[in-house]
Amino acid sequence: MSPVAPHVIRIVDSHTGGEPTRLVIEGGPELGGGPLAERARRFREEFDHYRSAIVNEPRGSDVMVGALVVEPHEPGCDVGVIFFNNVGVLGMCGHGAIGLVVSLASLGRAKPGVVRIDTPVGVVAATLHADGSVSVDNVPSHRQAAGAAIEVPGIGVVRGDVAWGGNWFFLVEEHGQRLEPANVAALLDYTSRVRAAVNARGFPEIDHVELFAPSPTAGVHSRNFVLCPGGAYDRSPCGTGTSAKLACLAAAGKLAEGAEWVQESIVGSVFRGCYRREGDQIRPTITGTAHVCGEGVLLLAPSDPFRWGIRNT
Ligand code: PYC
Repeated sequence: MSPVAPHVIRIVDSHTGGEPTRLVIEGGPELGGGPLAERARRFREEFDHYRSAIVNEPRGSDVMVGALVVEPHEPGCDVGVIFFNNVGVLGMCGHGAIGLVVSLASLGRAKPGVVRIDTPVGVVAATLHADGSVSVDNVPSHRQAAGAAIEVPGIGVVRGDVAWGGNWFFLVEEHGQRLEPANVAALLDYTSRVRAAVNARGFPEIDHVELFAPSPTAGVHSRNFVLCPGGAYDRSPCGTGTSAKLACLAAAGKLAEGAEWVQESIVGSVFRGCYRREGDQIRPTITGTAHVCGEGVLLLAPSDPFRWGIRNT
């Protein structure tokens, strides 16, 4: 008896400042048409096994972010994308948008210039520069609350801002933590406790917690540590997190429109950010680089008990 053929998913892997993006270019779930937010809901509700197969172990890891390429809905867009991770679907993803553009270019599907991307939380325009770097004009971003004091069990009062940058963030300046790679376990524990306490206080569902410290590198304004929704930390400076940071700096009058903010990640990779005002929000632009680091197919054999990944939700 011949074995049943595996389901084949074609992928391109890249990393943006160390944070991986797995682009799905064939073999993903058929989500139909309509606005991207509707298709993201369909992905979440009906095809979560695909999400898990693509990014979870044994084919992926907790750090992996997936990017499902789909037909755009919004007029004038070149491509649509739904980002997802080890626990669910993301609104936007800055490092992922940079990875998307660089991967599309490696396939001959994008040229230097502007690529308009339809996402579940709005249209973003990415510019692929001649030197290979990518600038993402992210979705409008804003600070929702400033200096919220949160009682965190086992830690005490932690003060932070709540901001939207394409995902929801709680941003903390004063935390007493060492933002060093060797201290990641303690940082994960600290930020996970903070997130649980912030959400218990009834803020909009906070996906990410972001800590800041001065950078030892000349010309870099700040280093961050970003806890992601599924308990991993962002190896890049986080595009949506840097957007949320810019929204807070703008709201506090600490960064002028058009001025550059250089944000470093915990592993030393860098995004450059700036913003322009749009009504009572800001439009952040985040610039970074990505590298294609793999191309291939995922095989989901019916006989494989873990063809849909090791589910952690
Ligand atoms: O770059 O926006 C980002 C991001 C979100 C989660 C991981 N990276």
